[in-house]
Amino acid sequence: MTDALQPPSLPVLVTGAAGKLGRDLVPSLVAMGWRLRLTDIAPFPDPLPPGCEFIAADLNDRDAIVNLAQGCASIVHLGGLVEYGTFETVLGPNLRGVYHVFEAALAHGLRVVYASSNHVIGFHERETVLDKESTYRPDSFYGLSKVFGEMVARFYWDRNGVESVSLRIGSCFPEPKQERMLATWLSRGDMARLVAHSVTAPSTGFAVVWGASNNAASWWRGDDRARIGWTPQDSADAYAGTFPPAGQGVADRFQGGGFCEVGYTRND
Ligand code: NAI
Ligand code: 15L
Repeated sequence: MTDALQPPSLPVLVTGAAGKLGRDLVPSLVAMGWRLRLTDIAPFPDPLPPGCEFIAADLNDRDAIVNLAQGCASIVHLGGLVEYGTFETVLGPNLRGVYHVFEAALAHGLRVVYASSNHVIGFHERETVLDKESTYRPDSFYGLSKVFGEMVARFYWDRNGVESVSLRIGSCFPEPKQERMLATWLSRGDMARLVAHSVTAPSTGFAVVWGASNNAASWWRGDDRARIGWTPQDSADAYAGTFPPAGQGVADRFQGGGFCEVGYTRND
């Protein structure tokens, strides 16, 4: 079910549109009557839905990203490297990329809806219930790059009044795929509604929202969802008992799951 929200009067720029979330989000937003300007370094693999245009660009290219945002209502920033990464591999697409997106937002007076990640807090243990003010504990170079992105959002709000909503997405897949996702799963429908509310909310300031469905097993509580008027409608609870239970390993101990195992050399 989609929420009845007034479509923005101008197209919305979507970076990373050719990726997994982009390809799912685009038809959902089009079905709400939105016009979209899609961009990615890779070609958009599907037929372009009505009201959409696609312009290829590299997030490393500041001028291209600033120019793309001209005439748009806001920017939904999904693009970037999505794996554990190294400093060098996240540097361009994620660090420079998010900087260029906020430069574009500043240049054109736009809000940014930023696809952050649960990996900004991945090294918190599963027993710890978090709110949006909990300490960053990134679990990967990817998570570190998302901390940087959230801090860029904070900086452009404090310095320039650029509004943003950082979505700390858990695991956004068609269905939960493992026991951890009973806590972290975000349905694709809840994701589309989360983006739609983030774009259309009257004002957001600097906002942070946990991107998870209404999951009883969740570790995440307080955030700014009331400010954007979003409530998740779906839940992973129906999948409880369908996966092997958590074990004793690093991936089962920490909220970031498998990302926490990579390069982990501690003995405790
Ligand atoms: P994806 O890897 O399928 O999509 C990312 C897109 O960014 C790709 O189409 C890729 O071509 C594009 N991209 C990479 N480098 C680029 C560059 N230099 N210039 C322009 N475009 C570039 O990832 P997915 O799953 O669609 O995720 C979308 C966003 O949501 C990402 O920012 C990711 O970090 C975030 N996220 C996703 C989660 C999930 O469960 N899928 C969970 C948490 C966060
Ligand atoms: C993410 O940030 C990744 O983009 C996605 O591929 C999953 O690994 C997800 O987090 C997760 O934590 O399940």
